[in-house]
Amino acid sequence: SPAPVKVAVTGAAGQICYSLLFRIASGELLGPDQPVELRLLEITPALKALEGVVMELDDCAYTTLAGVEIGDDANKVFDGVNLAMLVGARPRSKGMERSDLLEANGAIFTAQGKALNDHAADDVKVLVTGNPANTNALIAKSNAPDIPATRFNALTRLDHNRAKAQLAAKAGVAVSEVTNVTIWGNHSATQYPDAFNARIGGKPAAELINDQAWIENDFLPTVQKRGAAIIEARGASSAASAANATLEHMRTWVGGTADGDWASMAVPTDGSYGIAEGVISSYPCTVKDGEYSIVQDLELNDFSRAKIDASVAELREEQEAVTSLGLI
Ligand code: NAX
Repeated sequence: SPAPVKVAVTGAAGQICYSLLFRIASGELLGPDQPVELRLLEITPALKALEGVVMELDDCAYTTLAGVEIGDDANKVFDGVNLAMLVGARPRSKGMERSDLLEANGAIFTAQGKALNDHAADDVKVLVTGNPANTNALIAKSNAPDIPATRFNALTRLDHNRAKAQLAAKAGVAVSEVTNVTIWGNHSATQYPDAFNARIGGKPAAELINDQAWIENDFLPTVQKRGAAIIEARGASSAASAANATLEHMRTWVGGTADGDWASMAVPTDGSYGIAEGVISSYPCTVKDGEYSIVQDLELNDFSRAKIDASVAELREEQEAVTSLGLI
């Protein structure tokens, strides 16, 4: 069998990883014929819990799992890694200001960006799930000057999947009928899920649904605030669905998008759709041979344009905040 692909995952003792690690190890990321070696990073106090997770991975006896290494030193854990999923982050605690949150995460993502820069394999792909995901990815990218900028993505696939499920439910069709969904902008409440370029059974979703009020007053806020609704219902934030989205984003990035469809990926801006360089924003992307391309020339109506601009403005504010903190 081929040499194992080294997959780094951070926040490995946390709730998302309690689902994610088992799916990667079972072959769901790279297929049943590709062995994977897991490299798991945690903070020191969580290493004991992580040892328990590793015991459970052992107890699955996955034939695709070639080895597991754990540690609290990013320089060792990231050595030679081909794929890196940065899930661990500092959550906002009571009384914490936004700038405190950016600063706490800045410390994590500057260090991890440098460690990836110095130790990861040449082909490394880095996906940030930990919040604020877009700006954490920007910090990691800025601290890894030797890695091409296009190797840094942030996760909006969970928002993408949420939008897909809402459109399918509204139209009364199977989710497989819903394609070409796009999340634009930031992974936050300002994100813009685009029902106008989405398709249902190959037809424009907004035309088929024909209910602008539902799009504005129901679809948008439901997708934007879904994370909060899950916390309200479950008493804990999305975990299995976030793990699923993290896995799907990386699988798409490695394996490609289906013909005629695209995926939402937060990627470094390059001027597409008038969004200047400097932030990491979600776009419709196709992937071929392990490289993504931003889908060009989609039509944006005035409603969409205003929503996208508002979300990008929020990304610029975060960019300015981390710039003034000296993190990028
Ligand atoms: P948990 O608090 O259960 O787990 C996070 C883990 O990260 C903890 O075990 C912690 O010890 C570890 N950690 C903290 N600092 C670290 C560091 N410097 N190096 C390595 N590990 C470190 O959170 P969980 O529910 O798993 O969520 C993880 C992150 O995903 C959070 O930032 C969360 O906000 C974010 N999310 C992002 C989503 C997205 O769509 N982009 C959706 C789900 C989720 O809310």
